[in-house]
Amino acid sequence: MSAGELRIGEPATSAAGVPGVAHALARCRELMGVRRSVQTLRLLNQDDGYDCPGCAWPDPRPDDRSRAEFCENGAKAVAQEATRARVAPEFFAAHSLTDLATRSGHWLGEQGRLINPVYKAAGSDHYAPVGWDEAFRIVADELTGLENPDEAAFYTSGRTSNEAAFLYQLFARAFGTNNLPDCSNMCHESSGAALTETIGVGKGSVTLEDLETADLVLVVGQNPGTNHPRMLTSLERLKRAGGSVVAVNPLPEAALMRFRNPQRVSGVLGRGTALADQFLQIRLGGDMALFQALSARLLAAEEASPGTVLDQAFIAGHTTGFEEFAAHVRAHLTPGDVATATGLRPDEIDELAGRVLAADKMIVCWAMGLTQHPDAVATIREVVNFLLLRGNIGRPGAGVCPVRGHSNVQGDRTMGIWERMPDAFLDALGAEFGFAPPRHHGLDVVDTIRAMRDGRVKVFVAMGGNFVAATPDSAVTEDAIRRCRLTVQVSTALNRSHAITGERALILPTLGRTELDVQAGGPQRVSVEDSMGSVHASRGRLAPAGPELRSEIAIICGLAAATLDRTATATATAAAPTVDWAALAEDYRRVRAHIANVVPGFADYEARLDEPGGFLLPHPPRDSRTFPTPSGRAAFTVNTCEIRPTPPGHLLLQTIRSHDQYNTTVYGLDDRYRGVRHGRRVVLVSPDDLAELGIADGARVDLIGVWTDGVQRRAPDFRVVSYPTARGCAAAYFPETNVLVPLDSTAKRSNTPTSKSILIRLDVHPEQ
Ligand SMILES: Nc1nc2c(c(=O)[nH]1)N[C@H]1C(S)=C(S)[C@@H](COP(=O)(O)OP(=O)(O)OC[C@H]3O[C@@H](n4cnc5c(=O)[nH]c(N)nc54)[C@H](O)[C@@H]3O)O[C@H]1N2
Ligand SMILES: Nc1nc2c(c(=O)[nH]1)N[C@H]1C(S)=C(S)[C@@H](COP(=O)(O)OP(=O)(O)OC[C@H]3O[C@@H](n4cnc5c(=O)[nH]c(N)nc54)[C@H](O)[C@@H]3O)O[C@H]1N2
Ligand SMILES: [Mo]
Repeated sequence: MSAGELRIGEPATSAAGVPGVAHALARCRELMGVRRSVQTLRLLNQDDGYDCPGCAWPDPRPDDRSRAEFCENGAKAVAQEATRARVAPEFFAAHSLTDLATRSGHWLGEQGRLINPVYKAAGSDHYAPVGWDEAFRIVADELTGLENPDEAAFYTSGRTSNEAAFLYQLFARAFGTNNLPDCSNMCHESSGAALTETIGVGKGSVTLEDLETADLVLVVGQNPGTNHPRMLTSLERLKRAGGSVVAVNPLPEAALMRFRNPQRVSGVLGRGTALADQFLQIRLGGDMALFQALSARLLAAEEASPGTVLDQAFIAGHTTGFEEFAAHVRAHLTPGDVATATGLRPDEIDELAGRVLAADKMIVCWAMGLTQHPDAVATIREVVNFLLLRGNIGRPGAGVCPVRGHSNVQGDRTMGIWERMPDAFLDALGAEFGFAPPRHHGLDVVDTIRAMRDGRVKVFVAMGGNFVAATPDSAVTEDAIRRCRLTVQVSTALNRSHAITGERALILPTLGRTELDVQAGGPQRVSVEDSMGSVHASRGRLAPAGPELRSEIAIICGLAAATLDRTATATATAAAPTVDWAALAEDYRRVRAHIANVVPGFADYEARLDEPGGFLLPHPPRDSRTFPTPSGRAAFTVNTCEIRPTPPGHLLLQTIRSHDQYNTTVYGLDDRYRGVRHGRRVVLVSPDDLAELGIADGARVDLIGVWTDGVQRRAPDFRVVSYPTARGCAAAYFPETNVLVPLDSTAKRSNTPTSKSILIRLDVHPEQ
């Protein structure tokens, strides 16, 4: 654990290597001890082991895997779960909810694993132990007492397995609601919306092999050194095979600049590979203008030398809307607009266009730097336009690569965790279980908060995650949660969502990925889908953190059985599904048999999970250039790029992850690659902006949110750090800054909070 004063050093010029391994192992030893560390890490991402609870980056083929197929941050995620620290029952007698609400996320997480179901009664300020059956009865009472099922919402965080996710959405829909908000609403929703509309499938179209054999990979709005470290191994392989990498980012993220592969001796010892061949230091939100400018250059090059630049056969045979798109892009933005939006010089964009023209096979990767902006969906559509021009989709080494966050967030969607599942899915679900699932769309994350605030949602159930800390407008969200009659958290570790609750509250402790899951039918495995659509099994081996823990599946089945038995008797007219919940919890093969009947691509599920490395789900654009859009073709789209210069005296703030956190779980107070130690309340601003604003490096400031509703949002007491970020932009860590994200500031169409686009000013503290 770090102690002491906040310290700012130089940002690192390379990432990983010895320090990365050493940090991870020290953390593992601290939380798990030596023997448990060895035992646990040995099985991480191995074919007979468990899936890393960190990010969704895919594993290499089994014959191509390292014996230590994990990264520093994966090991830290495992240590957090497999820690020996426990939240004992006495803990809640000693700590009231009022007390817990004053604690930092870091402190809460450090208390260790939750091991007993606990209940906070109305009017009480303490949780007290409760039996499982009693807990299920409390939930069933509240749910069946609602006037209509849409007064409940069922949140999911993306660690939940396919099996648990499938049962959870079945429970919600059998109860009668599509209110299934999930972390994806705050994450890659914009990618799903843009890709579904343009290529007909809301998922990425490349495999690891594609990534390693492309000629050019653009890494846009993503910090893989911290958030997807194993991706760097693939980028390094690509470079060794002669490919190039371009980073587009307001921040010079260390790993993209230089990477030392800890899995190779030379990487541990040497200076490493310079990963990015070109770095475009773009302004926040400038990517749509950049991609339009690139496409305009490709169109001009084709005009100068017809038949040599665009893939005319692909455009004619597989797409719609080319002419409208081309006309729009040629005329839409002036060079001045592009400069204002991107902050880039024309020659930088020319250089990148030159690389694009030289590349036969190209992939664009992106993450939260594209998805959490007001125009995120249009921006990603523009990425697709750019790729379609040269036929860069549906062939080896080319395609779209949205890099997912949570380890099973993509699988949860496939299993039906979405407030707007298409009718085909609901038809199949209804047919399988003999009931009529509700058809009207449910609430996403932002709309759930609004509904709780307005008294329309009264019961909130969370399958994992940390809703109050991960969502925008913290003060508004916390008030909204407090208005609920009952909030239920199925969790592994303590977090702020256990301190800020409804009138009554339950914590239901659950097994994690690393733990052995034994049911009446014997030891169980679960399955997950990675960021590239590959599904594989995961089996934990550690003894559970406590004897009372239940698996997520057992908890869902318990809740569903208690609740639906009663709705069935109360509303005999509604066709209630006939599900033997107890039998499903006994043997997860039964769950998979249902999934195989309902979800396309899962035929023979059980047998294919036995295949080494699992199996790849179908993806028609990737597999056969078949585009399941209404026209049957990939769609070029016309997107209007709004140029929004930042008003003088203000900055555009992005909220990001440090190297020592997993979303709202804060492992430690260092952000090694960015040179920040022992503290998180820092705001990174470019030295030129600081000079213009007349603010000194190291100054103490409050961050003041500026938004159209006139409400003042303030994040107090930050230290200014002079940092090489793009002009006009600032960066600070989430979740400390979520208080600044207005609930109503969301991306068009995806309704994703604009966590990377918050207008602020700095309020400098008077000299002390
Ligand atoms: N260790 C660790 N791993 C994680 C997570 C974690 O918290 N810790 N979280 C997981 C989850 S759920 C997710 S979604 C992913 C998140 O993975 P990332 O998206 O890499 O995470 P962020 O920290 O949000 O970083 C956003 C990056 O985009 C850049 N950026 C921001 N705005 C713009 C823009 O307008 N244009 C461009 N071009 N770049 C921009 C930022 O400078 C930063 O480099 O990681 C997953 N993996
Ligand atoms: N300002 C700002 N806000 C953001 C973002 C941002 O970039 N900026 N990013 C957004 C993104 S991309 C995402 S994905 C969301 C994340 O939102 P969430 O998914 O809600 O948050 P996490 O912090 O990942 O949730 C951590 C908690 O999950 C529980 N947990 C861990 N493992 C398990 C498990 O195996 N089972 C169960 N049942 N519980 C478990 C633990 O109790 C832990 O405290 O946050 C979003 N919020
Ligand atoms: Mo995410």
